[in-house]
Amino acid sequence: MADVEQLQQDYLAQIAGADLAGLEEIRIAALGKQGAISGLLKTLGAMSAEERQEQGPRINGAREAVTTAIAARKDALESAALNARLAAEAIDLTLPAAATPQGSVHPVSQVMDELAEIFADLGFAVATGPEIESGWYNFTALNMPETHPARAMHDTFYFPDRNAAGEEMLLRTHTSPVQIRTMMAQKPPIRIIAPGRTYRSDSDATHTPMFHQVEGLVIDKDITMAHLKWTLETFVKAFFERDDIVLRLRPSYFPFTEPSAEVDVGFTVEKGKRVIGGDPTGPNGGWMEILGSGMVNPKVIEHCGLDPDEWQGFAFGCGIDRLAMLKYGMDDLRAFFDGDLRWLKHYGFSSLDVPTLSGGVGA
Ligand code: 2NL
Repeated sequence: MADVEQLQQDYLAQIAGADLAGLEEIRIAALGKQGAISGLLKTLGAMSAEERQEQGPRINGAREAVTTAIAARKDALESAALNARLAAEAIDLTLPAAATPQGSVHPVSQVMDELAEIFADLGFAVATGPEIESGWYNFTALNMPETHPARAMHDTFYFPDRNAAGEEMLLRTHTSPVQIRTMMAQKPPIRIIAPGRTYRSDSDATHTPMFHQVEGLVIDKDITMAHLKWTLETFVKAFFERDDIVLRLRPSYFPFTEPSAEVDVGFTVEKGKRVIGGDPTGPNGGWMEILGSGMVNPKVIEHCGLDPDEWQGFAFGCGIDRLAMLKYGMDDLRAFFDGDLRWLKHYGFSSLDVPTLSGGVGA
């Protein structure tokens, strides 16, 4: 059987010149089920013991030699291919990295941060509280009795179950319950703002069922509406980054304040856009309502266990989403919920900077 050695030589020669696809063909031809060497191995069974002793090592030797040669050639081809790729695909580490889309702080969160910062300078702490409240904290304590229309099913989201004390539970419709909780837990003087999520059963182009509100509360001795007006003026000027802003207080009604005042801010039209500030009585000017406010109703102070003859104060409330729209010139509330990076970019929000009215970094 001299042809075993010949067969081995032929295969080794073929292997030496084969590419990866060729190697697979050779492996099938030699070692596959119908392969030539596999065929020879099958003949061993029919041989005499003597003959098998002679042919066995030759045939098995050929099988091993061909298997080893295929593996070695495959290794060599693969590492040559890798080396060629490494040489051809040199990476220029000095190039800037490809830009990946990056978000930024949400305008509503940004405004909440600004509010905390501005009011911190005026001595106000930030207070927070639960978004699921009882009817007492959300309405009754605020002088809104069971019959108040805001307590109707179609205005407020109620939970099907009552709490352990048997009270109706609901999603807070304003952040006032945070102030109620603070007045019950802390001894005055109190100066807080309460920013956060609030909920009303309302949904159209300018109302979303979840929105954001900030309320402010001051409780101290001898607090007057003059303190209220100065505080709001100082806040609005700091927030809109302009000194030429005028406020107008209009008599109004809220159950939780007495007297109550709606607060209008003067605007002018610059480059076709409404901006806060300037002369509201001029040809391009007007008034826009931005806040509700008033002196805390003595009944509310009493509900919190304080003596209204000793303590009084002012409170105000306004929508944060609207503040953000006014400050950054955004005109569609619904975009606040879209999570569209192009929208953030359009209004000047980036991962490392937030827009200011003057537009410069750190301005
Ligand atoms: C508005 C009006 C307002 C308050 C909120 C308040 C809270 C307590 C006591 C008294 Cl605990 N008042 N909050 C006062 C006046 C107005 O919000 O139009 N908000 C969007």
